[in-house]
Amino acid sequence: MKNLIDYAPEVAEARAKGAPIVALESTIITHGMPFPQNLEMARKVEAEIRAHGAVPATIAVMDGRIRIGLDDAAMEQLARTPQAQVMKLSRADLAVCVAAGRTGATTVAATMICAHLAGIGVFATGGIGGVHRGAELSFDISADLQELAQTPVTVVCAGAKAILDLPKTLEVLETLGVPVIAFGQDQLPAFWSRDSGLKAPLRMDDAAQIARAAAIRARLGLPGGLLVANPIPAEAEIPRTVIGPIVEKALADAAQHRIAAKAVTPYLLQRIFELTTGASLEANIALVLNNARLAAKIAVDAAALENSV
Ligand code: PSU
Ligand code: MN
Repeated sequence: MKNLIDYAPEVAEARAKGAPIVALESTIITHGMPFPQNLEMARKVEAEIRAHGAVPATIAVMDGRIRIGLDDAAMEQLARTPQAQVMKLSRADLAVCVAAGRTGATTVAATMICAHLAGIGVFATGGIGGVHRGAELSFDISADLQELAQTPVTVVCAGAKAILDLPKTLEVLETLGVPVIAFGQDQLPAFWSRDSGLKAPLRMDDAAQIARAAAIRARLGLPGGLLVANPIPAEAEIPRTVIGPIVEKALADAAQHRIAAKAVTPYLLQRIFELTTGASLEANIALVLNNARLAAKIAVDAAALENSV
């Protein structure tokens, strides 16, 4: 069988040199934000990573090829494609999409798989999937959690969204042996808000130390990644008291319309965007940029560590 992966020239060069690379997901582009803000966000995030000394690699499957790093034309094509026409790829879907020659956007789980195949150890996103509210009845638990347990990639997010059941999400991550590290504070951040009201299991204040922790996990033979929860910048946050009732309303609407399975997260994000008249989207973009910055620093420190041994 032929090789399945295409590298952008910039990413291929960085790989050859051992230069720092940050992976980025594409579901946030196709299913997480509306056009054209999704495209603007994707471009800005890449620029932010370059400005902090690393090479961005946005990951997607296009016409059956796994692409590690997208050029601007591919990025725009993906950003303009309606949700219904692009597969939302998790671990279960990746091989089918490639075999069928189709186009798909990678979630956190699928992006981790592809990043690891490409030798990329750091990945920036907005929020991860988790245990949905009512999971005791729906069994809706994102495959992102299992992936963090088995694939050695450091994922920088802004915590998990309040659309999820955060205490249950933390419990599952603990069971799976995934380190959940709040960056620079004790509290677990909650995506649009800096504080979820829950204490994070772990805290770190320094990018270099996070890079060391990832390297030490590998040395210890522990599979799986690290989850870094980076609070949204204070000036961009929507306080919990404000976003809380909006989330409740969006969840009620989802239940009323019997939204299920893969459609749940995109539906809720879109509904919250409508209910906040766009404020949630602005916050979402600010936190992704903030995560890109931290991920770039971790990748720079990780590359320095690797090149020193
Ligand atoms: N968080 C966001 N925007 C997104 C997602 C998460 O702010 O678009 C996407 C990610 O790709 C994540 C996926 O991996 O939703 C989780 O989907 P599910 O809950 O169906 O596993
Ligand atoms: Mn789900």
